[in-house]
Amino acid sequence: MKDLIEIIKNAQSVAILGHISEDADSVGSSLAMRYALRKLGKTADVIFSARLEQRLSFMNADGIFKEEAREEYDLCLCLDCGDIKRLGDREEIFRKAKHTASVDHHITNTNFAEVNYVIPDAAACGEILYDVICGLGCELDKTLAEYLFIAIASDTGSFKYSNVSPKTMRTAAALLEQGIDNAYLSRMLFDTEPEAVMHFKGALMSRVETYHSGRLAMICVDKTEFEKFGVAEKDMGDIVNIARMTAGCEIAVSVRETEDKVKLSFRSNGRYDVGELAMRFGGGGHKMASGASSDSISFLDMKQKVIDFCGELFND
Ligand SMILES: [Mn+2]
Repeated sequence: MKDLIEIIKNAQSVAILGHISEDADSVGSSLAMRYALRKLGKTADVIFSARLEQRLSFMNADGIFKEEAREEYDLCLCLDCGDIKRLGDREEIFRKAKHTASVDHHITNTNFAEVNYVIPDAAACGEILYDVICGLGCELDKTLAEYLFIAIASDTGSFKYSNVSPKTMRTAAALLEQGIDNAYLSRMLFDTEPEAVMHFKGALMSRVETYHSGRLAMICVDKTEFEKFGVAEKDMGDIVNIARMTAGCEIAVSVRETEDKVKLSFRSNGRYDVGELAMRFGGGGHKMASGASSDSISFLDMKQKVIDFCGELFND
């Protein structure tokens, strides 16, 4: 961590970039880092790739977009981002920066920055950032604790996934000691949906598909359905978790068709490594949760490919 602390301390202006399709870990981590850096007297911008999903609106995340960014930063700090491709068109900001660093917990991280601080055992990027922020000599306060709690709670499914370690809980305990309203934050993250999303999820639940004796559970949504329910694809949250609830399921997959590509999310119930599976589709992630996307395959072909690849995996 020494190199990371040094490269951050030496920078006056910092661009903070999370991965595309921003989720609560990347956003929570980014806002925490910006807050800490500003507290240390630095100039820091969080630069989002697109509008955030509606579910995260309670965070009042006031990041900027690429067009509003500076011409050049002393440091570009990438958070929760395993691959340079996951910066999207903000890669330009990364390339122009004098120095680059990355803090991440994806085991598939490609070490694309100058300084890479990657801890695959960490449940969330926010869990690593807690140590980094302390290492920078920045004192924890309630606002910082809220951002980090959102980051960690989201990537652990409210502290119920297998990635939760004693360290995760100790970090969460330190955050709660700052007096944050963890029940409110958890409700906003996990138990609150717009009515249109409720109806859409109900429909999806009624048509989960299973293959290979129920070991693969799948939810497939083509682009016409998002229009039909009046919900944007990004506002649906992790619908793959609906499939994952099916008894007997080893691997859950969602196949979603958007305007320009087909997106996949994978979840494992423990036995199979879906990080490796996602890499076969050009994606990546963790053992238990991963994703991929393609703009060169049709929705139905992608669905068949998922069924075939999972079949191979189960037969090995
Ligand atoms: Mn994460």
